[in-house]
This record gives sequence, structure tokens and C-alpha cells, in this order.
Amino acid sequence: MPPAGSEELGPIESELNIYNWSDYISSDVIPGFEKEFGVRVTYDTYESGEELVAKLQAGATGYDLVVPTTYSVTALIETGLLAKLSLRYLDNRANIAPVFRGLGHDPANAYTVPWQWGMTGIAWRSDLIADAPESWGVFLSRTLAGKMTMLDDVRDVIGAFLRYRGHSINSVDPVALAGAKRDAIAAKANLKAYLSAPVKGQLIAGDVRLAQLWNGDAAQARREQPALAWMLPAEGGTLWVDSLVVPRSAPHPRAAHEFINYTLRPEIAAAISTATGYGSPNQGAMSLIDNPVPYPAPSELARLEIQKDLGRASALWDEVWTEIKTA
Ligand code: N2P
Repeated sequence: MPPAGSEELGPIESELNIYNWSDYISSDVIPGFEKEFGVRVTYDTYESGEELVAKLQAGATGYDLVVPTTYSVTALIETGLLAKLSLRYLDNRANIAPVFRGLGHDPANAYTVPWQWGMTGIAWRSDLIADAPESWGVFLSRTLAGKMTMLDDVRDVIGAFLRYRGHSINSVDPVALAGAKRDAIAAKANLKAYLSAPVKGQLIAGDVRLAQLWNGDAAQARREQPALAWMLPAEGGTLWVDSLVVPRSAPHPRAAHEFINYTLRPEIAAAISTATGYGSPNQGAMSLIDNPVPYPAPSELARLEIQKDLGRASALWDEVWTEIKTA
């Protein structure tokens, strides 16, 4: 048996199947990889972490690379769905900034390579709203009723109202969760919809004036609507890191590794963050990005938490989310 993490994978395959969040890559990356490596890439997208995990846990095979967020990585490792990376093909890992190594979801860096990192906050049209939002409590106010959305995401919605009442975004305390449920249901009366990345078009058009949104997607929309601002609420929110991982069932593991190594090149990593508006975990890329997202300042960092796997309490969270969605 070769030592863990150094398995030989054989010659590069001629195909590669990637499944990633929407609006999360630069359009030249796939054609560039296909040309250089002679691999045909199939690239599909999803809108929520739950969509990805549900697919993999239902036995979807065929994907060579997927991009789960922190807490999903834990669940996927625990259910045996991920392959250990074969580090011999990943020389460019040296470009990963130290702060993105050894994180709680993959302490030995055995399964994941960080793709992008970001924060969950509030995007708002500064030309259509008189006062800048300050708190997650804005969703409880009638002022913008019908003109607001929250992410279609169990962790982000419940997490926001947990923070609003001073709890951790990872709380499993039934009383804290009952409070978050009450707030979320009260807020729902003021929402146009639960909508994730696709809300960008409605923010640009002005149909939605304020939205719970990830910073990079807000930055993408700002290119078309300069009055779109983004802020981190006073109570704080989520810092997340999404990672490239190889499912154990991947039919083209060598091509998957070559793709990971390719995107770890500083110029490719820079192109990705330039397009997505998200932060790059690649320290070699930072100087190549026009306006790189700086690592959060200490004052912001103090207000941010990373989403952890909830273990058995996931069932309680899911129940709360269903009750919110059907209220
Ligand atoms: C990009 C998706 C951000 C992922 N559209 C949130 N974890």
C-alpha cells in the first residue's frame, strides 16, 4: 500500500465532469484547461450546498470534482463519499495561504483544496433605500416589505436570526432555534422570496432592493449596478470556505487532480477571483487581482464564524427550516 495521499492514478483521462456553484468561475478557465490538457470538460452548476450533498448522498456518480462548503465537507467525509487527494499531482498547493490550511473541516488537508472564500451579509440598493441597513433585524421591518429576499439556504437564514439574538450560527440549542424560527417566520411576511445567486438580476433591475447575499455575488451585480452596496451586519455573520474535492466514485480522478493543480496556478486563481468577486485562498494570486478581497480586518473577523457540521442536530435544523418554508 502506498502511503495515504500519494496514490498513483494512471494516465490522464480524456474527460472531466465538474459540478460547482453557479457564477463561481471565470469563463476562460475551462477552455484553457481543455486546450492545454486535451480533456473535454462537462461543467454543471447548483444553487445550494444541500442540492450538492443530496445528489451525492443519493448515489450520484459521474462527478469528478465538486465544491462543497465547510460543514458539507465534514458530512461527506463521514459518509465515506470523498477520496483522499493524491498529493503527488498537486505541486501548486504551495500557493495556498497558510490561513486556509488545516481548517476544522479538513485538519490534515487530506481531502480538500480551498477554491474561494466569502461572507454572508446584506446587499442593498443605496440609490433606492434612504438608510443603510445595520442589522439582520432589517428583515423584520415592514419598511421594505415585498422588496427583500433572503438566501434559499437553511444555514444562512437560520444562522442570521441566531446571530441576531446573540447566538452562534452553529447553535443546536432547541430554545435558540425556536427563537430563530419565530424571527424567520415573522421576516418571511416581508420577503419577496428565498433566492440565492439568481437574485442578482432582480437587484440590478430594482425589483428587489435589499437581499441577504454572499459578498462576491454582490460584487458581480455591482458591475452592472454601481449603486449596489454590500455590508456585514453589526451582529456578524458567516465566513465560509468552499473547497474542491474528488468524490470516491470519480470516473476521471487523474484529470480531476490535474484540474485542481491547474487552478492553483497564481494566474488562473487570479482570473477566477477577478470574475467571481470572491476572495482567493491563493497567496500567489493576490498581487495579480485588481481589487482583491482583503482578508477580513480583526474587527470583522471577531464578528464572523465558520459553519460547522451540526451532527445529529441537522435533523432539528431541517425540521425548523421546513416549518419556516411552509409557514
Ligand atoms: C457563488 C456561490 C457562493 C457559495 N455563486 C456560497 N458558499
